[in-house]
Amino acid sequence: MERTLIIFKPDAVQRGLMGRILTRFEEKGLKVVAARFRRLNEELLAKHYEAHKERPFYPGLVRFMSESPVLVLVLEGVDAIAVCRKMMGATFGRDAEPGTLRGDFGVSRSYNLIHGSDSPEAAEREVSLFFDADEIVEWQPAGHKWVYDAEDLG
Ligand code: IDP
Ligand code: MG
Repeated sequence: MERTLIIFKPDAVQRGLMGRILTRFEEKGLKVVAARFRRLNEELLAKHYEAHKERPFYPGLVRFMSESPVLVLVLEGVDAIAVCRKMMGATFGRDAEPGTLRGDFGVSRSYNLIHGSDSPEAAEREVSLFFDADEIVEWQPAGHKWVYDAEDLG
């Protein structure tokens, strides 16, 4: 089982897409183990987007991400990081394949609805940036017995 940090960005929240996007993850078999609805400040975003600090789009990205509330989630599942990235689609909505979240719901470059960790190292760093260890909830969805078979679970 892997955990990944997912953020429903301000555009997803403002456009009323939280429910539809979360439904896609739930239907796929990912489990919510932490959630918080909040507004992000520049200080936290500087840590989260540390790798992009020198990029020309960085100031606009921080402005966008701090302008309005976001839903921050930790999702858990087998290969959760790669599965979520695949479901999100390419970074820019207009390049993302139909069937992906960004491909189905957006056409913008920076307003691309959703963030997802891109590696196990990033996931660990990002989860601990947004949640304390005791805020991650261990639980068993009743239906998961029919989502993952014994081979999936190793
Ligand atoms: P990712 O979200 O698919 O991992 P990254 O390259 O990590 O993409 O970029 C982080 C975020 O910065 C993107 O999701 C997008 O919101 C924004 N961004 C990336 N590149 C550009 C750009 O060229 N113009 C405007 N915004 C960008
Ligand atoms: Mg990224």
